[in-house]
Amino acid sequence: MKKERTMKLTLPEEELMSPGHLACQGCGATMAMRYVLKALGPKTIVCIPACCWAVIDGPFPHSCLSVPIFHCAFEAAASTAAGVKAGLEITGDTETTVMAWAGDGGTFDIGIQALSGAAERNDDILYVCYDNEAYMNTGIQRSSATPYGAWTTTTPVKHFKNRPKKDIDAIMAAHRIPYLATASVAYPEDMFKKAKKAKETKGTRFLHIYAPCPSGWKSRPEDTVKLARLAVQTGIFPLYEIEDGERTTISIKVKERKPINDYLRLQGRFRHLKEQDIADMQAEVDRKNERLLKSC
Ligand SMILES: Cc1ncc(C[n+]2csc(CCOP(=O)(O)OP(=O)(O)O)c2C)c(N)n1
Ligand code: SF4
Ligand SMILES: [Mg+2]
Repeated sequence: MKKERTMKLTLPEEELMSPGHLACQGCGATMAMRYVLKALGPKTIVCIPACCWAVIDGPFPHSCLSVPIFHCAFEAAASTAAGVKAGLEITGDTETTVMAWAGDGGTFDIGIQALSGAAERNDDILYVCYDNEAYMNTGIQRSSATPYGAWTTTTPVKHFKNRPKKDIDAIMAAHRIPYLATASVAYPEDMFKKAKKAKETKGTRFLHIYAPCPSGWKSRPEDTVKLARLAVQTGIFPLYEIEDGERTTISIKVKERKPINDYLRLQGRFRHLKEQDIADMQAEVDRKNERLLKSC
């Protein structure tokens, strides 16, 4: 008799996100939500400001999430989440996790004031930034999360972005929040563990999730996971945790980093770069990784 092949699941089977969402093919942000909700469970409320995810979940009354969503103003994800949490506590509900879920534009730029305020007060919220490195929902404009060298519609090829990506993790760590982690859609088990740990920690928790965007990066939808993995393997987006703003632990150790060109060449947004530009970028990535290793 033929033996039936079974695969052991490493993540819980329960789905809090159903098919029928409105994202583009290969959207990394969509995978991120699915994995994080698996870790948080049904007692979760999600606060979403203006971003792709404000569209992805579907038009009211339809939603691809089976947890409540509060759509809020672009700049107010953290303060909205803090308000929802305070309201729940007044009703005696201390269990529900309140998660602000924002893009890089809504976090690095427009929502940073509300986020910094919540972090300084140590409001009891989980803040997740899914980082696709530009304002994608309005047509691929540069944000302060856009990396050096990238094309966007506001940084055209002749004037590609010539400033480095803002180090939001260092900014958040400087607030001495209890828990901060970077995560990637290419490492779901690692992301699940971090989201679970964040759920179980009190105070402000910050997850920074790398979420490739085929439409904005001019990459193939089927390369999303490959790109997210290469970002870690090249050291462009290292995976680590910082507790209380000072204890840094690298969660995915990369023995031998791959050259960043393996990652860049799969994306149209970097196609214009010259050899020297890539060499400069490689040197910056090397420096960043040395600094990270020293801080551990
Ligand atoms: C105050 C305000 N300014 C501008 C907009 C227009 N807007 C809506 S979504 C968006 C882009 C959001 O970018 P990001 O936060 O990176 O999320 P993504 O779209 O990339 O998922 C912008 C500029 C708005 N809704 N509100
Ligand atoms: S534009 Fe990018 S982030 Fe937005 S839904 Fe499409 S793939 Fe996802
Ligand atoms: Mg974005």
